[in-house]
Order: sequence, then structure tokens, then C-alpha cells
Amino acid sequence: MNPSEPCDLETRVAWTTERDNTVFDLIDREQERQNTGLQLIASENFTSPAVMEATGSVLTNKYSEGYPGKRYYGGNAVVDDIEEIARDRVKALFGAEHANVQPHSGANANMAVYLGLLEPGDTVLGMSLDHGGHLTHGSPVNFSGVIYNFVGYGLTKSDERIDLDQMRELAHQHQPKMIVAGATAYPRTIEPAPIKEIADEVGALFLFDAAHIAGLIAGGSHPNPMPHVDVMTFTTHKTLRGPRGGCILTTAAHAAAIDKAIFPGLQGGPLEHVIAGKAVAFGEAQRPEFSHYAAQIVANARALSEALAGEGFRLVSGGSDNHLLLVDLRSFDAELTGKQAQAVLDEAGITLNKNTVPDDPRSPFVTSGIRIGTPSVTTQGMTVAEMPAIASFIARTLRERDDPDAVAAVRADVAELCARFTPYGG
Ligand code: DSN
Repeated sequence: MNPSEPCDLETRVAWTTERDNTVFDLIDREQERQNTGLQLIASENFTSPAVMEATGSVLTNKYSEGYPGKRYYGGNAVVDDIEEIARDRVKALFGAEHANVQPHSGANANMAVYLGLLEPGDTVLGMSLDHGGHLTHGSPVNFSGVIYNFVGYGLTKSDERIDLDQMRELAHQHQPKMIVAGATAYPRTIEPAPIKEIADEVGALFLFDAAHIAGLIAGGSHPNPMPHVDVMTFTTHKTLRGPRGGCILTTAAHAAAIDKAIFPGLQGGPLEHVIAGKAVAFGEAQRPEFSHYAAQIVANARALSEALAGEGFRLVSGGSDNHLLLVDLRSFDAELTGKQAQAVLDEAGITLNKNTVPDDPRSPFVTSGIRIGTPSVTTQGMTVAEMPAIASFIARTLRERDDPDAVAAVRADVAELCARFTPYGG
């Protein structure tokens, strides 16, 4: 084609109108997988079509380094409005003085907090990974453990709850600059007030990483850490049901340091399409029905715990009062590892992840446990009425794991249940 000739609408734009079947067929397959199987990964959810629409919008085209009113590029009037709305909504949701909605992930959010408020080598108290803590809370293979001197606290042996006595003792012994609360595999409520007390006793900053439970806090099912902390971080895609990303809330005193740490400290151009998705999700979380959703997540986790206990599984800490359960498989079958369980449950259309249990003798690649979460199935509309069936599917699959026909029969039952609760139908 001669570029100087006029062209019709079909060929006017520089991109092809041909469907990229290679990629979009795979996306269709993933939608099918999400629609027909049980999604029980505790850190996942089904985000709304409105959130996906914002995330897939023309905002992906815009460069907007900086913050509303202070950008390095032109053309940001609309983007400024969107980012302001996201900040205002999330501040209102959690009662925060300042919000930074630009972190690309929860890890980036935590990285910015450390960069903004600590010096390399500073001592920080965080929950040990093998007792349920996050990678960015001081794992030796993560930047946090490489750059800072993390000291790990854990759970009591007796009831597998956060050991506040140990935390206090470690705080007095090590005089940390910061105490970090929050977990990736802890099935109980984390009360911020007693941790704040310990932080105050030793003059430490208090960071609450609410990645997993942000939606439960927003919905009023778990205590809001914001009045007690210096900083709160979270991901927007877990119980909060937004797009994949992170967020930081701070008191006014730390606002400038945190903003500077995100940009120019760590990140370049913000993902404004994702920030628009966050704004939509924060708006959804402000609606009264979100409180009902959060309460239902918790009720479902409790019902699923009880049903699994009835099938012979031991629940770490005896149950759950959030969105997740940690199942110790050894009481059910001493030979069965988390790795084997995850693989065979996958075949049965039940998606979850292997997870170490406290003081697990097996490695994190093998594990003696599995982690199960209820945010996704609750979004689909499942209630406590469906939880015994889910527990029975899990138990049947694991009991009959060497019989492919039995596993296939569970797969069919799972599909039948999910057909009544399809998240992305039509
Ligand atoms: N990958 C996340 C989780 O599954 O918990 C870490 O926060």
C-alpha cells in the first residue's frame, strides 16, 4: 500500500484488526478454567467487569510520572482526577490521612515503606515466614532480608496464635526501628492495638501489612489498623476484589517520605489504568453490600473449617476467623504432602496451594499442608450451604487420589456445582 494514498477505516489505524488467536484462545481457556473449577487460593478473587473495563481502558496509553497536580508530562488533567478519586475513596474507606495508590504490587508497597522510613541495616521485627509471614517481611531470599536486619516472631505452640509475649520480649531485646504485622497464611484475627502497645514501648514504627485482609477491614469484619499504625500497606486484588496492585496509607507525618520512595525512589510511570481499576474497586467496597460480602467470606471460611474437621483434617489454630484456613494434612494421611495434594486437587478442578504449617518438617516446596481461601467462591454467591460439598470434594479427591476415575468423578461434581455459580457467564 502506498502511504500517501487515502485509506479506508479498516486500514487507517496502524494496528491489525485480526484476532490474535494464539493469545486470545488461551485467555478463553483461562476464563473457562475460572468458570468451571473451584478457585480456593486465599489471595485470589474474581474482580468485577467494571474493574476489568477500567483496567483495560485507554489509560494504559498515558505517561504520568509524578502525582496529581505535579506531573512530568502534559495531558494529565483527566488522569489527575482519576488518581484523586482513587486516593479520596481509599482514605475514606480506611480513615487514613494520606494515600499512595501507585504501588504496582504489595511487595513494591512494602519496599517503599522500608526505603522511605528505614536505613539499610536497620532492625525490623516481622512474622517468620515459616509461621505465616510474607516474603517481604524479612525472608533471607527477599530484598527485605538482604537489606534490613529482620528478626522473626512466631506463633505460640499451645494455640498457634501470634505470640505477643515473644514479640514483646524480642522488641525489648532488639530495639527494632519498625514492627511489621500481617501474614500470608494466618487464619486468625490480628488485633492491631496490642502490637501498637509493644511498638510504643520500644519507640518503633508500626507497619500493618493488610494485604490479605484489606477487604475484611473495609467491610467491617476485622479491626481497622489505621488508627493504630504509622503505615498500612495492602494489595488491592485479594479480599478487596480490585485489580492486581498495591496501596499505601499513612499518617500525614509520613506522607512525603512514602510518596518520594514510590516515585522517584522505586517506580517510574504509574499504571493509571490500574489506578482507575483501584478507584472503581474502592467505590465498590464503599457500598453497603460489600460489608455483607466480607461477613459472608468469614462465615464461609468458618463453615468450611468445620466441614473439613469433620472429614478428619486438622486445622492450624483449630479453625478460622478470616478468609483462609490452613490445613495440616498429617492427621488425615501422614504420607500425603501438600505438593501431592495440590497436584491431584488441580486434576479435580479444585485450585489451591500447598503451604507449610508451623514447624513443618517438610520443605516449602513439599509441605505438610494446604491453604484454602473463600473470597472467590463467596464472590460467586456460594454460602455456608455449599461449604460441606466443597469439603467433601477435597476429602474424596485426597482419599481416592490413586484412582483416576474417582478423581474424574469429583471433577464432574465440581463442574456441576460451579455451573450454578458461574462468575463470568454470558
Ligand atoms: N502471593 C501472596 C499470597 O498468596 O499470599 C503473597 O502475599
